[in-house]
Parts: sequence; C-alpha cells; structure tokens
Amino acid sequence: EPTLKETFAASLPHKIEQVKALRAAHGEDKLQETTMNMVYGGQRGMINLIWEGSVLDPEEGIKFRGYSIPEISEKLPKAPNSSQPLPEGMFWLLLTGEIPTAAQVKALSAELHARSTLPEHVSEILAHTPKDLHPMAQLCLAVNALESESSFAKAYDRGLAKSDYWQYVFEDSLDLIAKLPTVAAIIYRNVFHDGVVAATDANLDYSANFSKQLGYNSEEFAELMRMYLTIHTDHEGGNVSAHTTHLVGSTLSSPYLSLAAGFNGLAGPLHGKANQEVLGWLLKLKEVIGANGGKAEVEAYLRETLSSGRVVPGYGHAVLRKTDPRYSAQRLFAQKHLPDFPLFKLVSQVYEIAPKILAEKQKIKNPWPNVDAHSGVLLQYYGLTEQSYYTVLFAVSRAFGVLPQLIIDRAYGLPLERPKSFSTEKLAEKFKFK
Ligand code: CMX
Repeated sequence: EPTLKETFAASLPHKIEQVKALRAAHGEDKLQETTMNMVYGGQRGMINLIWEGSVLDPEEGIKFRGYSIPEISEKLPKAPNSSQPLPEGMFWLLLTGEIPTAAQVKALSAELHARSTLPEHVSEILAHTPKDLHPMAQLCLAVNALESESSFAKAYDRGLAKSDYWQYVFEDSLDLIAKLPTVAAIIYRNVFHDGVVAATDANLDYSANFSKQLGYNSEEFAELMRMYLTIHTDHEGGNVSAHTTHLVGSTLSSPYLSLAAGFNGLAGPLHGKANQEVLGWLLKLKEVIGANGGKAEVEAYLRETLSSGRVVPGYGHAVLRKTDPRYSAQRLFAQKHLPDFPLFKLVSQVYEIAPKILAEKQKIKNPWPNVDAHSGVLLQYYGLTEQSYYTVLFAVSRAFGVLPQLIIDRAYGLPLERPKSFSTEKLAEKFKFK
C-alpha cells in the first residue's frame, strides 16, 4: 500500500490543476464585500485564507475534509480494543483528503516512533529552564531549538527549487510531530514530577506512547489521549494558531519556527490557554458554592464573572453559533467513563445555566461552550491535575492540523502573505470623513 508521502504526491497534480482551473475561471470574480467594521473587528467573516483540511460551519461545527466528528470516530482506524480514532489517521486525512487503511496508519505510527529521538541540546535547554516558566513558553523554546533538525532550512541554504519545497516541509513536519510528545513529556515530568520520562514502545500507537511518557499507564487514559489529540487538531485556517503557522511559513521560515510561532499564539487565554482558565474558574466556583451549591449560586457566580469585566472561559466563539461538537464529543466520553465524577457534574450544571446567562448580554454572539470548557475535567479525573500544562496537550494535537496545511501551502506554491493595511487617517480620507 502507498505511504503517506506517496499518497499525497499522487494526489497533487490533480489538486494543482483544479486550483489552476478554478482560478482561470473565477480568479477575478468578487468573493464578498468587505466593510470597515471587518477591518477594525479582527477580520471576522472576511474570507482571506485557503485551508484544505477543515471548514467550520457556524451551526454544525467542524468538518474535517467533509467529515463530522462522529463520522471521523466511525471511519478512522483504531488501535486494538479501542473505540477512539487514532490521531495519526487524522493527520493522513487532513493532508490527503483520504481515509487511510489500518495498515497505512500502523506504518505511520511506526514511522513517527522511528523519528522521535530528540537532539541533546533540546533536553539540555529544558533541563536548565526555570520550573516556574509557563509550560507553553517552555514548549515554544524547545520547538524553536529543534530548528537545528530542519531539513528544509538546510536544503534551502544549499539551494532548493521551489517545486521541491514541499518534500522537505513534509519531512520536517513528520519529524516535528514525532518529537513533540517527548518534548511535551520532558516539560511535564521536569516541572511537576521527577524529570524521568518513560521509554516508548515501537508497537504502540502515538497516544499510548505519549500517555506512557507523561506517566499515565492506564488504557483508559490512552483512550482519552486518542480522542483529545484527534479533536484538537484542526479548526479551519483563521484561528490564531493556524493562521500564524501559515503566515510565518509563507516567509519560508522552517516548519519548526512556523509551528513555534503558532504555539505562541495558542498560548493566549482567548485561544488555547482557555482550557487552563476554565479549570481555574471551575475550581474557584466549586470553592465559592461549596458542597450544597445549586442553580442560584452558579448563576450568581456567572453574573459576577461578567460584571467584573472578565470573560467566562470556555464559552463563546468567533465563528461557532451552537455547542461545539468537540465539547459534545468530550461530554460523551465523560458520560461513558466518569459519569459520577463531581467536577464533570459541575461542568454539566454550568452547561445548563451559562448559555442563558450569556445570552442575556446581547453583545455576546455565541453563548454556547467551546472545546476548552470540557477538556480539563477529563484530565483531572485521571490525575493530570496540573492546569498550567493543559495547553501543551492542545499544542501537540494542533501540530497535526496546521502542518498538513503548511505542506500544502508549499506544494501549491502559495506566495508570501502580505495584506494591505490602512491608517485611520487614510480611511477617513477615503470616505471624505471630517
Ligand atoms: N464571556 C464574556 N464575554 C464574552 C464571551 C464570554 N465567554 N464571549 C464573548 N464575549 C464578549 C467579547 O469579549 C466581546 O466583548 P467586547 O465587545 O466588550 O470586547 C463581545 O462579547 C463580542 O464578542 P464575540 O463577537 O461574541 O466573540 P469574539 O469573536 O470577539 O471572541 C472568543 C471569541 C472565543 C475570544 C470569546 O468568545 C471569548 O473570549 N471566550 C472566552 C475565552 C475562550 O473560551 N476562548 C477559547 C476559544 C476556543 C479556542 O480558541 O480554543
């Protein structure tokens, strides 16, 4: 059976032709009207990126190459005795648009395992990093330091034809995904435990090995990781981590530097760090309402968050207008594996109350929960209680979504990204506004 690289390479000529034909037919047609509010308003709703892996529908949520999360769960290959899809298969799907066979995914898992060794200087840097430096800052340091391994940067320095860029970006992307769990596990074990990372096993899948490296040996935790790493991969192109990786990559910075840039964006509280924020917010809620807290207390806590000018973490979205299907997938997992866990019950209670309270504020366009409202509670149940680490897990998964597009960007020969900006003076002048 063809490998991932062969499958992608085989699909490429047709894809490039399709883009060429589409542009020849409609390249100068108007896509939409843009308004000044879009420019001042964080470009909401402005179509200005190509992103092949996924498209987000405001009502239905994410579709990965056209497949919903339940469809992905059903169709992607699974580990033996597992009911969760393997994120390795998701990477395959996002890059090629095709559902891989079980044998293809097994071969990819083995290939990632074979590429997973870290250069010594990266472990050295992490060993000398202060423990109180945020785990996401440590991750960004380490991914930048992995630049030494970039075959793209080396080949470019030697002199590389544009048509060959993608091959090296592909190799770097696989190496990066392969090395990330070890980097992430070193950070976790250094900051919160004894600094020792368990050995991996070439016969296990990526998530089972990563679980072992973190120090969690139960099959159920590996199941959680398989789901977690699959659903956090990709959320179309405009979110900050995806957009940043793509933007920096357009300068022909290596995949390492591009991904590190994306991770810096994921580290913000309005994006990936919301999963950490949610946990802090929930634990505080638990403390405030005590053992006998009811609906009225949760409502009061929500109102207090809002009236103090803060956001309710884990709720709202720039594009979604319904409950995030990534939230629903995690809820299903909790209902199956931890239905009586008190913190899950609290999350469910907030889900019953928060949308109504948030909807009272007219400016909030989406009162429903997003992915980050649920992930921390699942980790808490299995003992991974260190909240400041949560965004690192999101980052490991996000690499599976943004790197396929980086490969595609170079395979399509997309140019340096360089939109036009205006000053307020210039806009006022345009509208003859005084
Ligand atoms: N709590 C309080 N206020 C909220 C809110 C929330 N959960 N969600 C939106 N709002 C506010 C915004 O802060 C904004 O207020 P101002 O006009 O005073 O600045 C107003 O409502 C309009 O915002 P919006 O158009 O509904 O949402 P945006 O597209 O601007 O922002 C998001 C989207 C996710 C940043 C926002 O909903 C938010 O801050 N949510 C909490 C943080 C969070 O969960 N982030 C994770 C998102 C998923 C991810 O990237 O991982």
